[in-house]
Amino acid sequence: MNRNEQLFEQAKKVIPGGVNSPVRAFGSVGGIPRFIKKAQGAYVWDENNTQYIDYVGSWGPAIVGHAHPEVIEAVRTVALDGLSFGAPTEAEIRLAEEIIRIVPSVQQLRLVSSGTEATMSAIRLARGFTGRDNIIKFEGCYHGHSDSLLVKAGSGLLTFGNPSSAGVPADFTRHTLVLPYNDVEALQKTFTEIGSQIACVIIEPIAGNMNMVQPTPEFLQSLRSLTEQHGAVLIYDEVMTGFRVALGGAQSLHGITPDLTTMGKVIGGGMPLAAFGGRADIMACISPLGSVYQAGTLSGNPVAVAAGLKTLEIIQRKGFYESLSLHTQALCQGFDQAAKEVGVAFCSQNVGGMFGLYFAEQVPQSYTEMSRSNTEYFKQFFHGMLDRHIAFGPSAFEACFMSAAHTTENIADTVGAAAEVFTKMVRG
Ligand code: HOZ
Repeated sequence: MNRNEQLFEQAKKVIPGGVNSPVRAFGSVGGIPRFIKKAQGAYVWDENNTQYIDYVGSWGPAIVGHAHPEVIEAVRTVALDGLSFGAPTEAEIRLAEEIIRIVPSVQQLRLVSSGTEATMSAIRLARGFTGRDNIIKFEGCYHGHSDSLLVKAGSGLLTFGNPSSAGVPADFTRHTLVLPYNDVEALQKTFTEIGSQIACVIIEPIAGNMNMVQPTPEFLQSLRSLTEQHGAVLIYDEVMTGFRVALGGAQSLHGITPDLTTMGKVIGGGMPLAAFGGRADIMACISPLGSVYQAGTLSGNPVAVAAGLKTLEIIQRKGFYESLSLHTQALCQGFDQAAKEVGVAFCSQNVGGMFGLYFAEQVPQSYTEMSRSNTEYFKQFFHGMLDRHIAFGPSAFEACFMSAAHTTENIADTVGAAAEVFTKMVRG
């Protein structure tokens, strides 16, 4: 038994499924999860001391590369003064100011510790602000694991083929309406029928939890105009896309201004930090100003804030996103070409530092289309790449992430490995 196998056996005795988050268990791809002991730049090392080029990037936060020396230094310096105070700090004002400057739709924000907390709080806020109960979410979008959002959700639920969760009383999800992504007609119909009862619509403006799915411009425009018309709050869940697809997130690319935005991943630079924010009149409903309660001992944690501030500084350096996008594009083009050469039904798409790989003829536009992709092929691809020391997320339903630390050589090596894997898939 190698060390990963040994650790997985040990872990299963004390942690359900041996993991602290379901997708990590390799359940849908089979095999043994790699236990990671170290990460640096574009690489991670497992407990067998095998080095991998990493396109998981901690599921998004590692945009500047793992363990960036400046981020580590910022964390080290701040940690010496204490790990948590449960009191306001000057640094959290700086982080809030910086986010507000970069994302103009956000006039005020509150820091929390995870994306789940951010979306759960934003939904409660929207309900408190409108005095309405019903919310709309889209099939295959994942907004964390709070009860009312675990309906036809993406990520781990989709990976394991059970898009809703046990343990959530039907009463809790009675007010969650689920519509297909990119379906303008379904959206219009729902608003025509019960528009005045809708508190909010929450959406991943580029979905990344049913693999990557992009919205059509008509869909986004209808979403904005219908919510406005009916007094519903439009919540952009940019936990994944914020500072990832572009500095200003998906909202800066599509020219749509949401009422509230949730953020996470990149803004914590690898530490547990997230935020929700938006229109000042809506944010004023949050306690202690308003009657919508929300709180957290570790909210605005000083060490996480230091990592976030340094990461935001680095990503604003000249040429950061240009180079990140070019690398992501080059990788996807390389994959497309390699698949074409051997005749594998494959396609890809990318925006900024986020990309999707699909074993399908066409890039999917919804959960239904995505669920028709060839997951058997994905399994072979995933393990073929892992055997060649290149790590992707262990699920066909997750997006992939590039970092600024990935080099053109890493990309060439990855494409070379993919060419071998595709050939083997076709020719055996
Ligand atoms: N749900 C996360 C990806 N969309 C995975 C979280 C994790 O396993 O760390």
